[in-house]
Amino acid sequence: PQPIYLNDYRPPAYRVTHTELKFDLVSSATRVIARLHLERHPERQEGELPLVLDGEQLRLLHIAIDGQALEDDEYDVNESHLTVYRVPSTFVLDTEVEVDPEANTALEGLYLSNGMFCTQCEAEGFRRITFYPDRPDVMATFSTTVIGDKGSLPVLLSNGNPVEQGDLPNGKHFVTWDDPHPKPCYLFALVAGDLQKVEDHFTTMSGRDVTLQLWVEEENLSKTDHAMASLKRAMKWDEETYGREYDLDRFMIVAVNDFNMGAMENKGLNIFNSAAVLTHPQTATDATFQRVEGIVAHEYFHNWSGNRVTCRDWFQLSLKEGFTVFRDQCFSADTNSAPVKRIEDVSFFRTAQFAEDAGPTAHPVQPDHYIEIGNFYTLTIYEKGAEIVRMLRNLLGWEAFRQGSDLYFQRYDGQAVTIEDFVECMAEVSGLDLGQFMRWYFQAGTPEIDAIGEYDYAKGEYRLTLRQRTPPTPDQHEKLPLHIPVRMGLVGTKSGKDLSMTLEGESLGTDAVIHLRDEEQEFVFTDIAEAPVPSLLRGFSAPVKLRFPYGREDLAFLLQHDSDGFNRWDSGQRLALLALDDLIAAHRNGVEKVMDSRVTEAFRGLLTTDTDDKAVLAEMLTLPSEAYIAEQQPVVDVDAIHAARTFVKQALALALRDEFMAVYRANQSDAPYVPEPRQIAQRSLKNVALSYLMAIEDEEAVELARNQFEDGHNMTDVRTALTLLTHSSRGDIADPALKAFGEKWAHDPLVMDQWFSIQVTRPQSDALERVKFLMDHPAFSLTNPNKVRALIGAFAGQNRVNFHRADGEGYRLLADVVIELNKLNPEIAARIITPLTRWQRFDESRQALMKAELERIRAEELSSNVYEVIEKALA
Ligand code: HT7
Ligand code: ZN
Repeated sequence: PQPIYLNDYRPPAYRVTHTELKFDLVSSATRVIARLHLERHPERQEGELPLVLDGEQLRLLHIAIDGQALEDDEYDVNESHLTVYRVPSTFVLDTEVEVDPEANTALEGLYLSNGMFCTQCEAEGFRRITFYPDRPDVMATFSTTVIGDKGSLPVLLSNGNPVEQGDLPNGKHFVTWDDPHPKPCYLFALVAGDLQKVEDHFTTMSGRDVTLQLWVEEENLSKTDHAMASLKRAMKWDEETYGREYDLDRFMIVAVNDFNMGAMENKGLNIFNSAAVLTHPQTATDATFQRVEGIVAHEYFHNWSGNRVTCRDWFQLSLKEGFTVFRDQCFSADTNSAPVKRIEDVSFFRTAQFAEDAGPTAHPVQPDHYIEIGNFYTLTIYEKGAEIVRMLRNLLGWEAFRQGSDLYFQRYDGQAVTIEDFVECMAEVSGLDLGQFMRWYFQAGTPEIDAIGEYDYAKGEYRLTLRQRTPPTPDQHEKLPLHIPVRMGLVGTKSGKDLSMTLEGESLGTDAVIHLRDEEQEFVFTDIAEAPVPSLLRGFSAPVKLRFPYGREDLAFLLQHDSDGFNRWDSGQRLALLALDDLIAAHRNGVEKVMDSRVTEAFRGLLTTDTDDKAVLAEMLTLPSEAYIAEQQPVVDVDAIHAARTFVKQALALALRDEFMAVYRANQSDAPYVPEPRQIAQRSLKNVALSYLMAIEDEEAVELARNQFEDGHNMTDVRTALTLLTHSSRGDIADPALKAFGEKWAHDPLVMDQWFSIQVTRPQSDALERVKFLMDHPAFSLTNPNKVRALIGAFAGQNRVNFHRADGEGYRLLADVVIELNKLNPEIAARIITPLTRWQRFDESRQALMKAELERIRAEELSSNVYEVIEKALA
């Protein structure tokens, strides 16, 4: 496979103005008849270029131009393209092809899921449906007729509005759909199956009625309320916050069981992984309820940021994804607890995106080349892209940012544009020079800031020096300084209050943004009346690693006094990390572990101080994850990290048992389950307390967990209790509980996913054997991505001690799965392999074992997806 380069971008030689499609759906031999209305680009000369269309795994049955069938020597078809040598400047191309949805396990193009036909066209799936210029800068109106068996496929859906329907001979029927909005083919969708709908309505800000439909299999009808309510909230929020109104008469969501990602924003017909849309208090946790709300909103927001204004080419993917993630993050923050949303997002970002940025697949938010675009739906494109948009919002302020967004949507409506076009709108409305800022898009890697500060009593000055550096990444050895907004305050050590800051004679108030542009910059704050502790990078104002030589007392002080909730939480994390560092060293050196009393006292303070914000308190009581701790270590020692973290949990639980018990009891409730912020906060606090109590497994704690499981009040509580029991040494209670749970929910694939994950993430040494055993369970299937993620993904990604077993069996298991999946579903294979690609982070022996498995995979006949990842990992 050859790389594709951004620099090689050329506008399309031919554009499609209108696309007519007719599908005759048959499981193993679907006919697709396409009529494309084409015209040559005005700047291209007649005869200059042949017409070249993308097409893969298609059997061409017929081809004609302007009604005239083509002779064999007038065109050529190979495994990826159809070439017609000479075409007029404006013409109609007719093709008929046959495809095999039943054999399509890659889940790209047209495929079958539980007897339901559905499509996934982003990024390059449409070329598996018909011959087409499969690129986002070709935007056409679509008219689609779907024909299917009336008995087995009573529902036939596509984008836009239904304009005609009727019966056909042989028990078939048809529906024709018209989508008046020009769109790239990656937004095309078709669904056909035995589905039921839940319907609702939304009145838009201009008074139009929109019909909202959620299509699911009959047994899931009771799981749609939350998604529907979330959709209405998202529609309202986008009107109020961004002035964006929906633009068709109906908006449909369909739930399918086999889906590579979370969901897809096809115009007017979003297709969702059932895991990302279905909820019920008995089957979904609070986290799932919140995730569903976020994903429903995300896909809906794409209607403007992605569909009305789309990407010129796939190098611009973050144009729609970064902006839309930022929009969905703000929506969730407005709808739930804003500080907790930020803490959760940043914690995930610093663990997973930082690791990606430091690994062999690191790439810029606007990459300049790729082999397989399917590999670029990454945390860097999505989450780092969103952090960049957030920095823009912070640099401009909300008012100007909103003006920039209005200008962008108005100027580029119906067009396919670039990241530069977006940023230019922001620069234009604000008058800011964003030239240096653009480097955030072009440079891969996580910038590191080393900060030092010095207080001069005599002068009343605080001198802060910031030095930035971005480490080299594959393909990018030289890095230039970035424009980094650092939000900060100076907290007085006597008063415990934010001090007023004056910088170069300008009064900044008590909370301000300073701009780091050079490699090294000094900021001298004057009139500082008392010695301060700096609170830096408030709210995680830039996606960087910030080092400051905080003492433990400083961190305990900030944990108590920082006016920025995010930094209060972060100080607690830093304090815990310092203690964990010592314990990791102690474990490695075989010396006795001693708990840092400052951490214990900080936790005691948290547990005994009254707070309104239980959600934030639950976050503050949560120790950094093993994955995040690993991120801080030069060489990852999974066993020492696990031992140290377990020790801290147990030490805290022993010292503060009564306090945790009091918190648990105070937050128990029999109120009917509602997924609203106050209840969610209470449940998370209660369950964090239970997790500490279960760390020492005393009889009372085990009884609490057992009762919580048996009460079966809601899935959040049941899952927590079952997880704690399964991850404890109390097999006598856990085993029957797991059995009962597995039997009770055998009919529900989404709950069975949870049952798989709970078991394979247990720290006990039998976890790997359980994975192997469960791979033979009737509910497991290698062709269903949710199952692969629940069993293999959870084991390799979350069970660090067992995946990194010293005998290399964890690596071998993952490689075996990747080899199988490479043939079945290359996109999932290339994702699931990630933990093996991080081999540089481990000791020599593990490095050798991991590399050997990567080499074993390399020896196979590889898909372009897996090939690209393996080549980078072994480079
Ligand atoms: N824009 C969607 C991306 C997506 C996707 C990409 C590759 C393969 C399968 C896929 N399913 C969905 C989802 C989103 O970001 O909203
Ligand atoms: Zn998206």
